[in-house]
Amino acid sequence: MSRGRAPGEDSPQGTDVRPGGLASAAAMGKGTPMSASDLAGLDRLYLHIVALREVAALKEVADLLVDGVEPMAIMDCFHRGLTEIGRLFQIKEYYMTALVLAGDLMSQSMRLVMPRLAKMEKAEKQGLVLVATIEGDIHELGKSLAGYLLTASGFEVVDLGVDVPPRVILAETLRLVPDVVGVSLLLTTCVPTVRRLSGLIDETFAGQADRPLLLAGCGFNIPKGPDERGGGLTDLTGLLGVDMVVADAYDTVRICLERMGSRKRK
Ligand code: B12
Repeated sequence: MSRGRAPGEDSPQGTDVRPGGLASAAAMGKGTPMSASDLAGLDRLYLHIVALREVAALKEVADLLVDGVEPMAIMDCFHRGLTEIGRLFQIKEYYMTALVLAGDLMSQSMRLVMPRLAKMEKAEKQGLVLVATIEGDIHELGKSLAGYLLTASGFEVVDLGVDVPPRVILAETLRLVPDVVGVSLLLTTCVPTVRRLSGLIDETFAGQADRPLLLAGCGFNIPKGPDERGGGLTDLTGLLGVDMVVADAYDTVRICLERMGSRKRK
């Protein structure tokens, strides 16, 4: 396997291989208390993910499910693990193979975990959400995760897949008239393409009540340029021309529910 040192195996100095400890792990369960052994299991899972130990990670996932740990706590652990793998890729400790292996490991785990999510309490019926990863980008896990959680929360979700051109998203939006359109972009090179989509949506639905809410899920932010004093991060909502940029899958559900609330009140 073409990778460098495996974090968690020898904990290189300055490399954050720890999963944020008890406080963040408890928050991952979104309010559901977890036992110390479940938290230790999530800690172990994080280390297996970052070290790309596939068999051990999948066994840990299965054990956590048997212990009744919330599916989304497990998925959040993957999110943090994959973010760390991305960082190691950026600093060239990991190579492309690591991204491929990490993506595959998370896909396999989603197949184990998602049936449990579907068993979550039957949620009240909500609106229709169209999701897609924008043209030029083939990252699909974040989009799929948001889609699963929306479905479990009562939304009908139509997933157009990855690498979807703006004109296709627009055509499907006109055909299905969704309440929300959610696009995923993990590559900064895709910013202009999302801008093109938002331009198309704005033009097509100008002044219309059935204009969908346009959300973007992106795994990055962009530091402000040197001319903008004080540093800070670029306003991605304005840059992309979308209505909102979501932080994660929970945020997506919250915003979509709010959207439905405001639609019902009209
Ligand atoms: C796994 C991975 C891959 C896998 C993806 C496999 C798959 N089936 O999806 C593969 C190997 C294909 C891949 C390829 C590449 N990758 Co990649 N990849 C990653 C990695 C490690 C994890 C991404 C991930 O799935 N995270 C887990 C999910 C659950 O989290 P998430 O995507 O953030 O999603 C959450 C939110 O953002 C939000 N959300 C996300 N999408 C959506 C969509 C909707 C509708 C909504 C509502 C919400 C929402 O909710 C999600 C859940 O909380 C990231 C590292 C990182 N920091 O994220 C790099 C990363 C995204 N990749 C990167 C790069 C550079 C590439 C390549 C260009 C590498 C190359 N040289 O070829 C190619 C690009 C190919 C292409 N054209 O798209 C860079 C992007 C840099 C940038 N900002 O531009 C990153 C950040 C790594 C890095 N630090 O350099 N990659």
